[in-house]
Amino acid sequence: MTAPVRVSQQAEKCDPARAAFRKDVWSGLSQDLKSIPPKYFYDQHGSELFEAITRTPEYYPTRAELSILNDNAAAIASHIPAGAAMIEFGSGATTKARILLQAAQVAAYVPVDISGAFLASEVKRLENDLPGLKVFPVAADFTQPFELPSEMEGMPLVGFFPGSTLGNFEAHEATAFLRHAAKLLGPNARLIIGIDRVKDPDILHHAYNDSAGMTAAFNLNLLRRINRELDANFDIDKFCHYAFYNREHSRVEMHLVSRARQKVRIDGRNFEFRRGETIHTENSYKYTPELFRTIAQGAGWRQAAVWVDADQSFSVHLLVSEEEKYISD
Ligand code: SAH
Ligand code: AVI
Repeated sequence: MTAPVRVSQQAEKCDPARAAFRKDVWSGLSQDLKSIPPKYFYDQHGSELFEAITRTPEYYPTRAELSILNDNAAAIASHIPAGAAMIEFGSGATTKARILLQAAQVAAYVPVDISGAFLASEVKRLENDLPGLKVFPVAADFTQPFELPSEMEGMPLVGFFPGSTLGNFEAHEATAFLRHAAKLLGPNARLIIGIDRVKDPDILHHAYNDSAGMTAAFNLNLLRRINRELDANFDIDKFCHYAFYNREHSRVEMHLVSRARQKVRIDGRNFEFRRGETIHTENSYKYTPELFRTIAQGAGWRQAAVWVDADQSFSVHLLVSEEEKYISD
């Protein structure tokens, strides 16, 4: 007789995304220092909460980057060849892409995002607002290999990676992503990328501890998602949001702190938490211009231009792919 198979295990055969989510949560919570990768923040509600964060007075990066894109739209667009396809990594609400799509003569826009339902609704809104634009959405994890739609064949490709989402990677992951992007976009590709800069720790602290509690809700939503999608029983009130600037590593860290000693069951497996123990949910690295240029160079990209906001708090970089060796890896 074969061993009984749990219903959830059977379901995962048809749902590899759920299997990967469970594997990452189980393995992250089995470490001495518990952690969960930040890409799991983004279910439908997580994406909506991220948008709410961008509207808080404390979260300066979105406003700073929008001001750079608006003030330099024509100059940035001049590096996007007519008839190119613009591939955006982590497109979210597409607010920033719209500025470039209106300033350049692109033939197609490919928003890539892990938050599938949110992506679909934002694409509908975009098609409604820019009726002539050809949009080819790709719901995918951009840290894993994925295919571009076949319609992109033969078109010059320009990557767009705003929001300083690169800052959510460790240095080796940032290098791997940039190499992978060079390979995906092909010879002579360009990448327009937004990067948050090292600054006054007080500004950073408030940006990740907004007074309306949006960042806290975004962080805690991860536990709600695990409860819903992985048959778990986190008591959300027994965890709290904790974010601080780690000066030594030039990064803002986000954690969920257990308010009590407790046990949580996730898809049939128990995990114990001490009072005060944390789940590390995100790092948001802040770069100096020199460090970013060095990392980009190490991944086969040459910095061709850089635009900065009035407060020098954020920068948008134009990178040009220069090393064939990364393309043929
Ligand atoms: N580009 C937007 C959104 C930034 S928030 C802006 O600048 O405002 C980060 C976005 O990246 C979210 O939409 C999230 O769903 C997406 N994302 C995060 N990790 C991802 C991954 N591994 N693969 C694909 N998309 C990811
Ligand atoms: C998407 N990413 C760059 C954001 C950041 O600032 O690290 C996500 C975020 N986390 C908390 N607030 C916003």
